[in-house]
Amino acid sequence: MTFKPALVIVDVQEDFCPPHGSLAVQEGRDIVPALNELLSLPFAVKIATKDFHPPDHISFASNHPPPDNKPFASMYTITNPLNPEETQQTRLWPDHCVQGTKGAELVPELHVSKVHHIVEKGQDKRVEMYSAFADPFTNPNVSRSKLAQILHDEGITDVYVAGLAADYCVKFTALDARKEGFRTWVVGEATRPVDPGSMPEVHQEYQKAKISVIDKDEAVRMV
Ligand code: VGL
Ligand code: ZN
Repeated sequence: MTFKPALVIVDVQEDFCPPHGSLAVQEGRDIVPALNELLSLPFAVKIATKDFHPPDHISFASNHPPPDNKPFASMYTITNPLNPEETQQTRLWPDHCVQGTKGAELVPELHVSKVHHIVEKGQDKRVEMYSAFADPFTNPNVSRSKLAQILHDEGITDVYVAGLAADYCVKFTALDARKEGFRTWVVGEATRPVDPGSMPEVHQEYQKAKISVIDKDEAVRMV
């Protein structure tokens, strides 16, 4: 059986990390040593993604009128700009990962010199884009990154996903990797969630999608 693995490190950016990130995930920075160990393995392709929003992005609570614009607490209905019949309920966030700001930078501790491609996502202000592959609309899709193209062009068979946040961008990236036909592995100890309480449900979604959660040493043995 052919085995050509890729590593996808999701959104390990200043705004998702303590102490200064606007959307800091608890212990977000603590996963960097594990990520650097993964980066030292012979993955055929190593990719880092960046959440990369314009200042007027639809997911920022600050871009909506009160009272339903509370970061973390408010939900908002996004309509597919290409099809008014398709809608998505989504969560509003503090401003984060704005293009050109310090918060959008990958954390300096990450060994970025070992990364082959940096994939930016979330640039279209009209849609949320947790997955590093595409926005959640399907009828039609609004915004796609170059991630699927890179992985298919390289003949990748297996995608290993890690990074931030476990319950948002890591989850949706892993689910889309499966949909793209790759065997998909999430390196659990190299992720951290926004809401720890949501993780049992995330693991159920993985099970249903035939995605395996492994620890770093298992990835070391496989790759
Ligand atoms: C993310 C919330 C908003 C993530 C991105 O990278 O998980 N979460 N934008
Ligand atoms: Zn975002």
